Amino acid sequence: MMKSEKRAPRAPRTSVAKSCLALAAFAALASLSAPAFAYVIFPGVPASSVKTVNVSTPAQLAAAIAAATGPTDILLAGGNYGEVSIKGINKSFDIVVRSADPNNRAVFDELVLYYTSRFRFEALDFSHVLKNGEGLTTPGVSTNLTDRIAFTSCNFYGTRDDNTHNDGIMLFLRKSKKNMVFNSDFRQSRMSMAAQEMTNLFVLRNNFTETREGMNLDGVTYGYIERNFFTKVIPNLAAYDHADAIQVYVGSSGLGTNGLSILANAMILNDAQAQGIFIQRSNPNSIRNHSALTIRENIYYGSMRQGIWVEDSNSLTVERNTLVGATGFSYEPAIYIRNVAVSTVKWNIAPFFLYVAPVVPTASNNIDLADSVYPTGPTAQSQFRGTVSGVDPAVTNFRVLPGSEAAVAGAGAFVYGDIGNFVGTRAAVEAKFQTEWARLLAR
Ligand SMILES: [Ca+2]
Ligand SMILES: [Ca+2]
Repeated sequence: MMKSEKRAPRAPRTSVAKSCLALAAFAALASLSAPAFAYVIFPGVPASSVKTVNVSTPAQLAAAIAAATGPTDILLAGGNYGEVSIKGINKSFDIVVRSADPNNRAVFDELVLYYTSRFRFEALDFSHVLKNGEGLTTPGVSTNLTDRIAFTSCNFYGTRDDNTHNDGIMLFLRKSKKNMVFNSDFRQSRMSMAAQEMTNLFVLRNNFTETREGMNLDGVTYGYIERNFFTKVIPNLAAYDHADAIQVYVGSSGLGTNGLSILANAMILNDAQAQGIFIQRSNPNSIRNHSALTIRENIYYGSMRQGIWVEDSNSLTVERNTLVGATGFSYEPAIYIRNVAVSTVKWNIAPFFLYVAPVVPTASNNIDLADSVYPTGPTAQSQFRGTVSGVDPAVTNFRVLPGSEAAVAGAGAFVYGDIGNFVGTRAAVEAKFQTEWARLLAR
């Protein structure tokens, strides 16, 4: 037994009996120390059954995908792979495509996934430079008719020239199931992310910056938008942009959004006139109303009335959010609710709570801050531990001050310390991803 325990668990499987032995050895090792560090999407796959393939050209990448007959970990040498398409690949196991060295990444100019399932893209760069004839809505990475696709620790960026007026959409997810975007970074775009007609969409712990629009969600059936960090959402006002960090609407999907949770996102938007969470139907058909929306533990620091703005929904919960007007504000932010049948609004902090008749939410324990119209109520600064004014206040500054009115009411976002890109060792990031992926697969 000792001999088995010392064997690396990567030995190729040669017989059923040996495979069982390797599994037993793997279990024994796991009980002795931390589990093996494996870049394989689904938990429970022994490292011994994963084939590792090293590639350095687009042709080798395509060949490795086509040849895969079991769980495969494809390691890409650093360098540019151009425009990559993966179409009609639906195998009974997962394939990981990742940079062999996260510090010397493989770069794709474009990635198209069509009628494809069970891929994970890890530590890749997607450099989306618009070509002649491509408009600002051209996506760099797109999924269409896909299932079980994950992007983890990837960078999505346009031309990095401090100008977001020459960039397209970084990621467009469409008509797909179980897509996850985790611990990734979006920079320089017309729009960071668009999702249309999606089921089970998980967008977790990403950074969004230098963008004219954060994310647009159209027809999402069940999803989590959680612990993302938004800053420098900057509209092109000359082009009549209405910038939002997170927008939900009814677009060409023709569908309302049902069962979406927007949790613990931080929107530090003092740079420009950018709205926080903006939800409308944008469609005259009331059958398309949204339903079962949960907006909890988010922070908005900005200069627009539309801090959390929800219309045209059947059911809505708004709890423990913190909204503060940025220094030099145009408008102080509101929690605004119109045309929502059933709503609950509890434990929030905001300068304005605006309910358009006949909306009467079940409301309690909210802190209505003093504002420029109604100076009654506590000032924002009196409610928080840190400075909540000026340029780019730290997220942790928004923790509620003990003894304040908000503390007494139990109001305000908890403010997790790890909003945005995950901070930790690669093993810690991987462990977190595995937990979240299991949560998605359980749907
Ligand atoms: Ca640019
Ligand atoms: Ca007020």
